[in-house]
Amino acid sequence: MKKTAVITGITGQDGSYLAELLLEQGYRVVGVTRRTSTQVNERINHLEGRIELVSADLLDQSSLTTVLRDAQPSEVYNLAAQSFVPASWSQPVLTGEFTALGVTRVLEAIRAVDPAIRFYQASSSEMFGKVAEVPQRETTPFYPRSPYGVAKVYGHWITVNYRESFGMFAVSGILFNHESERRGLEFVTRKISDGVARIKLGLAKELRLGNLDAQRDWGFAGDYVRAMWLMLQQAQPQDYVVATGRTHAVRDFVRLAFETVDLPWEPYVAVDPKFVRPAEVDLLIGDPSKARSKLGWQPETSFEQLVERMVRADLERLSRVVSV
Ligand code: NAP
Ligand code: F7E
Repeated sequence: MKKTAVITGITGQDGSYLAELLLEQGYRVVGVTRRTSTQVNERINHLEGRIELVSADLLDQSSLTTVLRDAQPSEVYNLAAQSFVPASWSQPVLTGEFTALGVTRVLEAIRAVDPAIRFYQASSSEMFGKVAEVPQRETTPFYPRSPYGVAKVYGHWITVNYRESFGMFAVSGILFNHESERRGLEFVTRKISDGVARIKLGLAKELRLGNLDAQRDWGFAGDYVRAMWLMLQQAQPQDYVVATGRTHAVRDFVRLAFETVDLPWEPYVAVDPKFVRPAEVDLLIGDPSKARSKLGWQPETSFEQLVERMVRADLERLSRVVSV
């Protein structure tokens, strides 16, 4: 019989890649969307007819319980969150409701419907924040630097707690930054790839950014959803760091992106204090040894391939717009 998986956050970057992977694996995929006045599910439109969409919200306990009761999944992937770090300073309470308490609501829905359902929580390297060790691994202490990071620490520990309190198969994947051509335009990598493509096509004259010195361990989202799935296929529920083990400054991403279109970056990039954060996470680099040895997971896309892929995708997309 087909396995059923429920994905919260299916309309997001990771939700779309995970849905594709689970369909390939033969799953019935049920995606949770929240009601909006316009339904623009651009990341999953190509999956229409192959996935089922149901309505629920992380703020609403009964909607989550109803979704699980109706879908009867064996796996739940909780990818939904307010995921943009700067927005967590302007909407700290809402971020806590979605990104922290929302996890408890999903866990409570599982407990009420079927405690045997396997649960994946989308935890984040932002929990390491002001890093206590380099590289960061599963045992590195947390020191979050934003309301988002704080909320994710809560989500992580409530997942661990439900595993230990109720014996649930609940795991926390501590994923480092992962990107793609489906990344939201407000995140720095996509902002750069989109900005570079616009400049190349004559649609923009400059790219305004914040801190160019911040270092991130960037991977490709399509590789990372495989690790999520693998975590739920193990005999024992455990937490894993998922990363490439390499770090680069924002400046490196900028330079490579401009190189892709044969332009120097310096004349086009301006630093705008508006994009500098009240507290920064300066350096992230993950140690994916445990994921490699226990899950057999490793990233397949290099940093250089990721940058090129994103710039080329934005060039192609914007060229179509220009030629209309
Ligand atoms: P994303 O593109 O921002 O997607 C977030 C998803 O959450 C969207 O589908 C969004 O729905 C949904 N959502 C937000 N609030 C909701 C609510 N109240 N009820 C129901 N759904 C809600 O994020 P992503 O990059 O795919 O990341 C997926 C998860 O991994 C997030 O939890 C993120 O915090 C975490 N994470 C991401 C990274 C990364 O580098 N991408 C790294 C570590 C952890 P709408 O479309 O309606 O807005
Ligand atoms: O920033 C710097 C910024 O917004 C990366 C989320 O998916 O990954 C993501 O969080 C770095 C930061 O991602 C701009 O200061 C410079 O140091 O792309 P970002 P993030 O904050 O690392 C983690 C793992 C998550 O869990 C989150 O959900 O880039 N930066 N100039 C800029 N950042 C933005 N957004 N815009 C700029 O203009």
